[in-house]
Amino acid sequence: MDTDQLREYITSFSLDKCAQGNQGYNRVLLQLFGYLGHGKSSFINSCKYVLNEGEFKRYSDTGHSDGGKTTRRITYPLTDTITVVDNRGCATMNSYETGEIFAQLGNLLPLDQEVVWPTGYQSIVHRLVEGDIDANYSDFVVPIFVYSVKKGITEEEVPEIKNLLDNARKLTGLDPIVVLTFKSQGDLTGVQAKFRNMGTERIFQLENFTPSDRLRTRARDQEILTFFHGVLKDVEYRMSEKRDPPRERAERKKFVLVFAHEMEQEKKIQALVKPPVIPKPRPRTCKQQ
Ligand SMILES: Nc1nc2c(ncn2[C@@H]2O[C@H](COP(=O)(O)OP(=O)(O)OP(=O)(O)O)[C@@H](O)[C@H]2O)c(=O)[nH]1
Ligand SMILES: [Mg+2]
Repeated sequence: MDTDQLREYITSFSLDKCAQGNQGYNRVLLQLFGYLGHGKSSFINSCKYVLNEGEFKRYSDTGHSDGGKTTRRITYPLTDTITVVDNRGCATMNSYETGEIFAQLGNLLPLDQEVVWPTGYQSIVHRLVEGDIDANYSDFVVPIFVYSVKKGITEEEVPEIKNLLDNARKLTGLDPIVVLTFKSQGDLTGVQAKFRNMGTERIFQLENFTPSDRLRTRARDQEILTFFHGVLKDVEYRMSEKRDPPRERAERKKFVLVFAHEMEQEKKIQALVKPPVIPKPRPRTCKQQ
């Protein structure tokens, strides 16, 4: 397909046209997740730039290279059917933050609100219960993991990332699609191979449009359009099966509750096994001497 055909396919995509109709789903929700500063917000800006074909704008707030800029989950509609969510990035996937990430990914929490990292199992449960007040059953969730080639992946980082991707797959029933940013600023082939070895089937790579690099070319447009085409083909495929939105939401909720509970148990065991911390003598200040 050339760029015009791709654009036409993407902008006219509707869940109503799927083999079995929309089955209760009316929106494709692309859920971006990943570590701080890997280019999630910039990816949204790039998507809007190419799909909406206006001037380059910073719709989604982008930060400095260390990240930590996005603290709210904000939705950005891209077409009548596709909306993308800029989830809050986290520094390392510690257990409670991971529970929160899964609650976000599973679309179990309200959108367009500040993300406060939970401090324990109870706070995750409370948030999930409150999330039921305005529960959403009509979003078809697609997990998108954004990762920077520039940051690279060490062998030590592989198990944590693999675990995260495996759980995202179990939670959503979809293989997370990996978007590699900063594609020309590191070992692209090496990073791709690491993700393939982790079982990732769909990997896209691009150099995001940024305020200082916003020149549109056919090749760059094609990268973004090809990404959406791949995503929507996967959605069409999954929508050809029999679906049950309320049941699928209930399954996602069960997954997050079990995950958070297991994390809580693990923490308790670790606390029992850990040797007691003997406080170091306080350094003497001038006054004490
Ligand atoms: N050259 C280049 N710069 C990029 C790319 N993607 C993001 N950047 C820059 O990297 C920095 C961080 O990008 P963000 O889009 O804010 O990253 P994020 O994942 O949203 O970060 P948090 O919201 O803080 O977690 C910004 O200065 C971007 O301009 C890319 O593909 N190439
Ligand atoms: Mg951001």
